[in-house]
Amino acid sequence: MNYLSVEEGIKAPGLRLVLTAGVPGPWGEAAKAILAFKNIEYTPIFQQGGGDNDALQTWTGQTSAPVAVYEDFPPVCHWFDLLMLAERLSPENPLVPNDCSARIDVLGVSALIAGADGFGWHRRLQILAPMLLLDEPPDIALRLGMKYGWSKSANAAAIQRLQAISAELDGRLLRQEAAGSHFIVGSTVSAADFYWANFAGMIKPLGPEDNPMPDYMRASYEAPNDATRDCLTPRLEAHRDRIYQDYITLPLDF
Ligand SMILES: N[C@@H](CCC(=O)N[C@@H](CS)C(=O)NCC(=O)O)C(=O)O
Repeated sequence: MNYLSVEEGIKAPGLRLVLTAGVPGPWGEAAKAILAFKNIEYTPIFQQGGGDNDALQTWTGQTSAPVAVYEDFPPVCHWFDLLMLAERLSPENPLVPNDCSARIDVLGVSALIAGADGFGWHRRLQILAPMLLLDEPPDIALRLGMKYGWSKSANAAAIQRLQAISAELDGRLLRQEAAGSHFIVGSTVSAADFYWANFAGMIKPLGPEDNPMPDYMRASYEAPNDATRDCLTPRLEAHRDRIYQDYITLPLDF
């Protein structure tokens, strides 16, 4: 994928999407998959994972990715705002239902996966642990740990949250299957399916032919123990694979 710098991106027209360059960050990959499903074009802009990203801070008021900036609208840095922007730009391919009950389910499940204190958040605490438990942790890990709430106690508690969220998602899929649906909510694909497909890779990434991620990242994303690995139940893994097969272009391009 070709990225413009932030300086170039500020001057570019249309939709700009700031992404962590060279790696398949789950938040960024989910945003890309959602925009692609909706046929929304964007210009990729470079963010350095864990870096200073000073120009990005000046432009968007924060340093993480993804960020979507549409024309002169304010930058959106949060998965929910990004999803809502995508819905507004392409209402004809909805990923959030209009029906209020179904909408609560899709947005609630998506928050459990992608939101603060969600699946990606807690798995990230575990991924940072080997570096932050070193006598002299690297600067990049210290910066990410500070930013995303790492502590020894938060890391120790992460597995319980991962297990609870996994059980909730697995149970939903089981009930959905009994009702004749392969989707997490309702009878059509939704944002919740897209988030799960992209975040499941934090336990078991797709193989190198579909996801040519750097070796260091693959090693840190693969589950470190049985308890974490078991959070990707066979049903949740099959669902991930089905969503990639039917809705997301492979191999991933980052
Ligand atoms: N604020 C985003 C989450 C974004 C996020 O957590 N991004 C991480 C992905 S690991 C990131 O950019 N990390 C690298 C960094 O902060 O430099 C949302 O709620 O959607």
